[in-house]
Amino acid sequence: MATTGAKTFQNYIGGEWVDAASGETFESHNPATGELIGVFPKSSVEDVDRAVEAAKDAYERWRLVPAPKRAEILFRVGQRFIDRKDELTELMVQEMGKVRAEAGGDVQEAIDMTYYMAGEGRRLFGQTTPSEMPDKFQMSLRMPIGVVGAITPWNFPIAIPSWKIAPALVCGDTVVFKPATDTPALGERFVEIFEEAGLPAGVLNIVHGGGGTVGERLVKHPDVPLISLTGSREVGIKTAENGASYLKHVHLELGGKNAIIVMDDADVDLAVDGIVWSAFGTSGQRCTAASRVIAAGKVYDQVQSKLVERVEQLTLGNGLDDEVEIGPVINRAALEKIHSYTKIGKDEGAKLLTGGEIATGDGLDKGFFYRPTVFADVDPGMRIAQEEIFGPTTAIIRANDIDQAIKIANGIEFGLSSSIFTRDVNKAFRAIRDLNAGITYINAGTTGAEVHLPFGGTKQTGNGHREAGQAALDFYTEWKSVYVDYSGKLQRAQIDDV
Ligand code: UN1
Repeated sequence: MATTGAKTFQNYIGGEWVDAASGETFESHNPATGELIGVFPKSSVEDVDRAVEAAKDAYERWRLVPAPKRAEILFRVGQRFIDRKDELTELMVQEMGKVRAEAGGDVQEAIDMTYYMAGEGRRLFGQTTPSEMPDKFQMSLRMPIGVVGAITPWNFPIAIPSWKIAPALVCGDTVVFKPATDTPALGERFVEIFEEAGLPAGVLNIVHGGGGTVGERLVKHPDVPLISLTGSREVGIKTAENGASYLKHVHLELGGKNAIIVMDDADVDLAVDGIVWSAFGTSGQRCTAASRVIAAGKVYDQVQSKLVERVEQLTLGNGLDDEVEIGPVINRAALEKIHSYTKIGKDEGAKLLTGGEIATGDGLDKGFFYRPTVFADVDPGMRIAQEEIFGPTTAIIRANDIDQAIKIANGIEFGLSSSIFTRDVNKAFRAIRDLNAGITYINAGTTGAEVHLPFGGTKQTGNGHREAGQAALDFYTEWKSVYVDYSGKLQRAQIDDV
């Protein structure tokens, strides 16, 4: 088994820690310092196929393990996440870059999800209903489906795997897990915990490597009926297309361009707190990040000035330092993409209020740091107000009233999270009804989803599925309807008696 100190990691297939068949490797580095985190197997189709075979084989036994027994293992996993929270938190700061408090929150989300789904082991409720005929009983049951391909992003490297893997396992499915190539060490630690908790061999496998090889093979493999992907819209579309050839169940959790609306009657200080946290927490690298602020006319100037004042006080640096509020972004490509949007915003005529540059000096040169960036006078149609930047950049847009604010908020191709700050209950309920998004917050920013409510978005944020909460069970199981006729004679449904 790989250990924390070791710099070389392996795949976990059928209960064995193994190298990639090709022997090829790739590296993971600390985005704040450039330090090497570890060397990982660069897997190919052959490795994926072995993992799928192991998962398929294990499925035939795992599906027959009583759900409360499957759940006992999840309870043990939850306890291990608690025991190892500090260690996982520290590794997350090092490998992914988010600051310590947020990394701890990411691990906490996995603890919460694991316990929540473990509780399902004694529920997984179906329905019983009366029959239209005498002496007949009927019920619906949740049935497991088979092997899940879980393809996860780097921004919540422990939480998001738990959103997919905990429900899959309690439902009786088995899993081949491909973590992001930017956070493979965390993916591996995650799997190790399941091994320690006594999960049988083959039930959870990890295959490291790129989306174009490992991910694509999982999506195209005929023996993987379920694919759950959190990633970009582009990869989501390709995943749906590739999965279509086997009519796979494909769950997609894609982009966001989430807005916080601040109405004239809002508590502006509270709203600014919400904006700072939602736009710049995790360096803006959340699907739920507030990359737009829609401020009503009367508070528009106040929101700008208060926000800029707060943003300019944020401390950038290595998240292991407790003073630091904003860590690095994940890699050079992300840094360049974020910076290119600053140029796009300026070229489009938006007013850059603060930030807009790669941060250097004070030990920041070795990492990928971007100054928190605020644009104002943004037109809702501008690219910086339409496209997902996935970095510490937000765009302030003016609205005259609630109707216009909601229209602007909805005027994007995504529909993940949304928020309104108002003291007017009527406006709050209008927003709940009319904001076209999977999540709406009242008097809170756009981030902070809890594990026992459905998580996901409308429009091109996904394809209608939800993860977390009870909704997750609908993806990881299929309904079976059962009719038991104990009348001793042939009773024919829907046939008129003559
Ligand atoms: C994501 O960015 O994909 O609600 C997930 C939140 C977190 C999860 C974000 N609990 O912001």
